[in-house]
Amino acid sequence: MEVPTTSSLADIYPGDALKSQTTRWNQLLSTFKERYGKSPEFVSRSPGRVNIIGEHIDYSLYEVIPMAVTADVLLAVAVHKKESGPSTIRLTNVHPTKFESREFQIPDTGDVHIDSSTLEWTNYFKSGLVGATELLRKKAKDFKSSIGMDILADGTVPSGGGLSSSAAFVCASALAAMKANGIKEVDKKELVELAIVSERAVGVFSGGMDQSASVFPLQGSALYVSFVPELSAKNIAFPELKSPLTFVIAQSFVAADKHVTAPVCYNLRVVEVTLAALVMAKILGLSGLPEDAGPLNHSLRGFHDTYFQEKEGIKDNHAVSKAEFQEQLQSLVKKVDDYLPQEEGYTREQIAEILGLSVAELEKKHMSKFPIRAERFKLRQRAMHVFGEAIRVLKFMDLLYSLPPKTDKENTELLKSLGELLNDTQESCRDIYENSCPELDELCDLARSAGSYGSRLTGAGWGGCSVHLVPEDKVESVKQKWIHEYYKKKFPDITDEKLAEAIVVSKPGSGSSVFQVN
Ligand code: NG1
Ligand code: MG
Repeated sequence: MEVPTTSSLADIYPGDALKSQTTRWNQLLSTFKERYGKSPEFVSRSPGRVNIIGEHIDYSLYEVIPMAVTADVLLAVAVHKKESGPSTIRLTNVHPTKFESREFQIPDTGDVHIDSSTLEWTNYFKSGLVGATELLRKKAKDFKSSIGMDILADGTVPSGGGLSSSAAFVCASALAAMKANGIKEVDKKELVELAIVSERAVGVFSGGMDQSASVFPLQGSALYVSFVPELSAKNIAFPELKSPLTFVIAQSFVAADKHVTAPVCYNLRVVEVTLAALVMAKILGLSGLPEDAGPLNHSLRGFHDTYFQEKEGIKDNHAVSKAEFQEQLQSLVKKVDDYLPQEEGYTREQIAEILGLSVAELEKKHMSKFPIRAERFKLRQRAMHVFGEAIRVLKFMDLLYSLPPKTDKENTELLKSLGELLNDTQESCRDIYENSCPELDELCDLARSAGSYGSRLTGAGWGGCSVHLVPEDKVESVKQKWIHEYYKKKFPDITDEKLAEAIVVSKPGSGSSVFQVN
């Protein structure tokens, strides 16, 4: 499917957001004119996302259910004339004091350098550009380097806020670069795949959920994303319920900056689940693990499929029924319990010994792509979370596709069951994946006490955002509870504007698009 091109904002935003968005877009276009003395040719747009369920399992290649939100990244672009010599990229932001203007040249070779050791907003643009350049080279052998561009960026996805501003920025950038270089129809899947790889260039072992959720969604649908046998996404419309599904998103305002925390948080988890897969495969006597599309080329999903192939003769595990797959996952939880008993974690020496490697070899092979810091690796807990969460995603899908409830009571029961799954995710994140934080736990507890059916962190965690399934008639009381017992207590000077940013009731929004200016 192609990324849609439109010149109507009504195709992009739901009716209730249209008015404020129109004002914002008009401002974007006029600021562009002021800064560059001409109009942009197009605007590339990609939204942030909230993950409904399936946390920290995308890089283990298990299915996840995110949805796009209205907040997004806009890049207004004017393309330079093709000239000989290096081309220039000029980048400015509608908030120039927060994000300083930059200019850089693309060398004739086309290879743009990214210094991922610094936190620099334009790195995300560069990584999208590099990804797009690689794809363009694959498509046309004589393509070397991107054309120059003048760009004005406007992002409303809070950075470090758990709604995936980074993926939105990378996807919008790659899309802009493809459009600027003459690709008329950008394939959504190609865009997602290149954005996943691009974001790794900025120093994070990214899964693939955020980029999928930024590009694929259709207005009004959540997304069921699968990573095997290949990346695919299915738009799932929420069931029409008398008392509908309402998701409320609340910021903790604890900034979780992956560039600072990755070595002891995100990237460490990626390493831990990879090691869990390798160790389980070894202990259970598998012949080895296939190279797969996981960030470290080995994943728990790869272990899972190989196990059932070698031990139970199931040739194509992707073809088994969802019910059978769920049973397999249950049996793997049991296996983790039996074969990875060490609650206190495993040392490098222990892991190396199981894998038949020296510690130096272990570090070189599995811990050197990005820096990590840890004495012990909690393989048991991390694997338990991943298999448990993969089960919850399947259960969530089953419930969404169950018969529409006939009575109010059944409707409430359905919402409660969905909510319980979210609550179980939070417990698992807090206790065994250890990616929550006291503030997120508090937001969840407060919401539940005011009527939320299910509350949990969303995205990477360690700060950032939370998501809550709240019956419509309780949304207001949940909000008030947070305002008085969280926001005003923690930030006594908080403005109304900031509060409005903190709590968002979101409908599923639409994915990436290109807006043609005239
Ligand atoms: P955040 O940090 O919220 O963008 C990250 C990963 C996802 C996924 C979630 C946890 C990136 C770009 N995103 O999301 O792929 O693993 O954490 O479910 O690294
Ligand atoms: Mg991110």
